[in-house]
Amino acid sequence: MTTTTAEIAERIRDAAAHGTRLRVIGRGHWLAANRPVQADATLPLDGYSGIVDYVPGDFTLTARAGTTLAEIARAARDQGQWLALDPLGSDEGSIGATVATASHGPHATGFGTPRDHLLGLEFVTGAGDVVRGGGRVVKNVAGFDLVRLSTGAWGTLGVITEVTVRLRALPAEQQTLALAVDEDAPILERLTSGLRGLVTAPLACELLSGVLAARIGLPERPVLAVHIGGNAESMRAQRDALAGLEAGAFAPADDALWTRLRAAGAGAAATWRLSYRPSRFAHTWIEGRESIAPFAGAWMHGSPLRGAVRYAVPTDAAEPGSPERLLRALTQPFDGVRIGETLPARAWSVLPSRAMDRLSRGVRTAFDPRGILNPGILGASE
Ligand SMILES: Cc1cc2nc3c(=O)[nH]c(=O)nc-3n(C[C@H](O)[C@H](O)[C@@H](O)COP(=O)(O)OP(=O)(O)OC[C@H]3O[C@@H](n4cnc5c(N)ncnc54)[C@H](O)[C@@H]3O)c2cc1C
Repeated sequence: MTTTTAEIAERIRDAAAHGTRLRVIGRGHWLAANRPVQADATLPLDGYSGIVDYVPGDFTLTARAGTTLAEIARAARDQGQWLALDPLGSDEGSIGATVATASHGPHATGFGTPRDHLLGLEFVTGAGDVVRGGGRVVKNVAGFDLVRLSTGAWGTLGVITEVTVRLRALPAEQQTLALAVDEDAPILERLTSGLRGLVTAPLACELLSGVLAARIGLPERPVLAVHIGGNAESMRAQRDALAGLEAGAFAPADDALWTRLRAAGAGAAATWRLSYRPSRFAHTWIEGRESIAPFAGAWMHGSPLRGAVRYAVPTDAAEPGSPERLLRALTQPFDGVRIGETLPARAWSVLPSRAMDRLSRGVRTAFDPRGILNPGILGASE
């Protein structure tokens, strides 16, 4: 079991010297994304865990990469704080992988993606050098770009060994509300522009298709789920503002809905997401509904305030012919950003990858000259 950063660095230097390609593993939950990694050996980090430093007064916490989000949540909760990062999947994933994959979930609406929570990190490059970016305190922004560079690099620039994150105060009160929604373009348009006009944005706000609503225990019809938080006065103002949207009556819903939503993608044959201007949300929702209609049991959810929609095709919809339809759905013309999350192995090659552009290759070569870290993970031709 690896117990120090120096040991990880030594292991990587040794691999670089021998040209041994390494697959980096956090807690191993998400390797099932089927990304085409060509590795000779694994570098597991689950044993490299634990909170190194926690300064509640500064709202900062430093943890080793293999620490689970659940462990961080427990420590923060004891101090009335939380890490407002809820990546898809579960809290049994590691903080290192969450940063490496830039994974986020419904609360990105209120708090942003991992790079917005990250104050600093330590990582070991593919040459075995230990590098630190950012800091352990909020004011220190030196090296910020290094921090951003590593976020979402899927372990191709370095192995993240330690992460410093910004925590938030737990809201004094919080509530989840749900509204049954009509999937009619003008109605959706009015609702989403009303949401964008709210003075206080919700902590989370997701539109769920009827199929997904039923999967997570709600009546089978499209629903807008909203999570609000704050003091009593702010909560009252937020409820009034939502009621003023004239979209119908919001009803109290179960807070565990967010956990079930995060877990809903497990075992899907394919999940992908499209991002574009939030003002186009209603339009893209309606279009997306048509593109997944041929897949039995397919579902979608999206954030009207972030402008991202995520689609999933369940394994049991993968009847003969589906892969071709899936590839067509993935490759149809689209002017936003398309991200594959889990795809059948052969489908990865149809999605555009930035891994081969000159800038990306230059950065990769600077950090991992022999290309030994997670080779292939960002695209087959990498
Ligand atoms: C769209 C989407 C959907 C997801 N759905 C699920 C889901 O259904 N179930 C689930 O469990 N998780 C899911 N995840 C992943 C999850 O959100 C987080 O990324 C994290 O919780 C996984 O933790 P892990 O330790 O198990 O990761 P792992 O599976 O161990 O690793 C994930 C990736 O991160 C790299 N990595 C891990 N640790 C490091 C490190 N320290 N430094 C550099 N690279 C590293 C690995 O090489 C691997 O490519 C999803 C992520 C995304 C983006």
